[in-house]
Amino acid sequence: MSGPVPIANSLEDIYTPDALSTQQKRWNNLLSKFESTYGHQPEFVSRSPGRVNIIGEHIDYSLYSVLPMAITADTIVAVSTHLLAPKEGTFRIQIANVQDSKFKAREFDILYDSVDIDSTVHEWTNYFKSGLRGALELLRKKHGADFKPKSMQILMDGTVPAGGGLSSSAAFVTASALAVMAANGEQTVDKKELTELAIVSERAVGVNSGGMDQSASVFSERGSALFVSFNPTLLARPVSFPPTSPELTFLIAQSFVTADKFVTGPIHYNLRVVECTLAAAYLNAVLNPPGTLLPGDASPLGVSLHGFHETYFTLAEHNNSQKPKSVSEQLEHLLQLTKQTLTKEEGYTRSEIASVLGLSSEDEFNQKFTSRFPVRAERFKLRQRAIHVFSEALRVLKFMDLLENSSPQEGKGDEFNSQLGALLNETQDSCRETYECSCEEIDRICAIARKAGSYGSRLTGAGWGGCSVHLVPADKVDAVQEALEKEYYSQLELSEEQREGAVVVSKPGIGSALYLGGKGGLA
Ligand code: NG1
Repeated sequence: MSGPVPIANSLEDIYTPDALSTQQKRWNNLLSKFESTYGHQPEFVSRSPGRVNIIGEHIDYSLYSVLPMAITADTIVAVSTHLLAPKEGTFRIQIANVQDSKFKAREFDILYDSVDIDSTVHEWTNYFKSGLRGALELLRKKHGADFKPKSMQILMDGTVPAGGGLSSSAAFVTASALAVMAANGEQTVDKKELTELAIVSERAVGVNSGGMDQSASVFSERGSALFVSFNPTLLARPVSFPPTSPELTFLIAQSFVTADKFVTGPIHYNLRVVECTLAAAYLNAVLNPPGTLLPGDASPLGVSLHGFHETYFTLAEHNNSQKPKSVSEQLEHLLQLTKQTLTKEEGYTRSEIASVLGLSSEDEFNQKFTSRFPVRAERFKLRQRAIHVFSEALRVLKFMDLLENSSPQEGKGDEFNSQLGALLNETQDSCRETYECSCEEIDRICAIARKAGSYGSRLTGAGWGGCSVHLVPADKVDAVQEALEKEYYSQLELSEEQREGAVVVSKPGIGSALYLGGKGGLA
């Protein structure tokens, strides 16, 4: 389902009818604010949405498939190129945000071939710059090394809550990269190229991210979830939920615990990426023949649990040992092997891992695994992380099997939905107990929602706060919302705006688009 990013001629091409009037006001505000800031209208607007992940948590960076969907909340970036470069060999970026008191306007003069990003500072425009850097690399590949980027004036507006687990960063980076491509004359932007460049460039901001968010943000289609696989190459295809009675809805509930991946990376997100990579290297060293190298791949540190999985069974096949036939059987087998091999519940020290991997010193260990982004840990919980990854990959396959190979009969909708929900609940258990990426507030929200009628409830996105997703029968949505209000939100001090956005019922939305404002353009 690759192909070019769609060109929208009206907001109806982007939003569902229920969202149109709010979005119309918001877009009008963006366009008029652009004019008051820069003195003329923008030439176009690029747009990319946030996403909610239905199932497949913390396994994209181990290159296992995931099932997210795009939501209505998004980043919109209005652009004009009516700006002169300050001097030969440079281009100028003027960038502002609709929320200008929170996100200060900036101006940068940039050399043609070097976009500097200081990932040690937490600065909102870094996300734009990382999209810019990735897009310029692609443009240079297409047009040659002496390609001259256009100067740009930009106004951005984002409605995906930052640190809320709905991937505001991927929405911003992909919308920015798309804006840079279009500003430089590329109105036909390939979805796969855009996604791949956004995955790599977002890592420049300081997080070892996987590729789920950018894929969901770019590829999603209205009315469908998106099955994304990363190996051997990035593939995304829409998947629909069979109609059931009662109808199934996706409810997204904020915890209002802000989980900032950038700030907590060394003990949370980036540490998990390192632990999974170490688990792959350790299992390879112990279970594969001496000297076996893991294949290099597109995961953040270049080798992954998926790479170990493939190597292990390929070698087993060559040695004529019995290879489990289906991927599900292979994952079951790997779960058993992990439990037998990685026995230390308390985790492994650097020197224990270094000696199994045959590394000469802890320095070599640090150089190989923790120099890209710093992590803080005495012990690495390889057993728990590998168990989560293999079991979660298996749950995604079971969920897909239910969606694609069963047609719930009349009167059986409730049973079918309960099976889907049970898998979500298992994911939450694994995230809480084994991957340790939940938090007390999310656990509480899930318990309240289940009691009020949700089939399945769990954290969505990186976790440690942020958002939760709930599969709720349409006739129980009000009950779940009321219970959350009474038992959770009423105990927090929330602004009017936060209260309104605390729980949303979301329909799967469309991915990235370029808006040219009808035949005459915006101007
Ligand atoms: P969030 O923090 O929700 O955007 C992050 C990663 C994903 C994935 C999930 C966990 C980034 C940009 N996104 O999502 O790739 O690994 O955590 O499943 O880092």
